[in-house]
Amino acid sequence: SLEAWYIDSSDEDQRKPHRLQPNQPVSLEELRKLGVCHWKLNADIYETDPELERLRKDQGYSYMDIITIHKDTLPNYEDKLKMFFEEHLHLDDEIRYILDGHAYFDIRDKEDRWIRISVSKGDLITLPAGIYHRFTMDETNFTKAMRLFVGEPVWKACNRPADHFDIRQKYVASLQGS
Ligand code: KMT
Ligand code: NI
Repeated sequence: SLEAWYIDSSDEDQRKPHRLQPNQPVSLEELRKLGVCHWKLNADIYETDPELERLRKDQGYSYMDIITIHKDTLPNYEDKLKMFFEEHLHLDDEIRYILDGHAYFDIRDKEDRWIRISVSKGDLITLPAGIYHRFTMDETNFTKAMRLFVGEPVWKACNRPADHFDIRQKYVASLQGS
């Protein structure tokens, strides 16, 4: 399953786990309250997986492509990693299915503290539109991920501050009382 924890604020290598001492774990239920969803699938059969097909149908994930994040496969690797690690939001959900390797998604909680979510092969994760987040490789420096989208993909990232966007206001309102 997924593991998540609060991180320290040191600017040491972003690929390190940055756990607090003692570790301060975050449960799936707490992630759910922030609008993060998670499924575990069998990534060995992603090309023919009926479970994935069902999920894509149910959720309307019509678009998909595959990105392999490694210095030899991704053009402008260093620049892209820098961009991914800038705190940002999107106007749509960010939906990623990890087909191989590992990575971290960092998301902000209600009190604006960073939570690090460790994802690896078989994890399908969705970050809600309007949540501030960032992405980094871990120390293994390899991730292969399926990117899913409802309709035509929009990759635009709005770097923080992006509080004036309607979707941000809507997301913040959705946290009320949860
Ligand atoms: C994003 O917008 O944060 C990303 O696309 C991260 C890299 S995709 C595994
Ligand atoms: Ni993003």
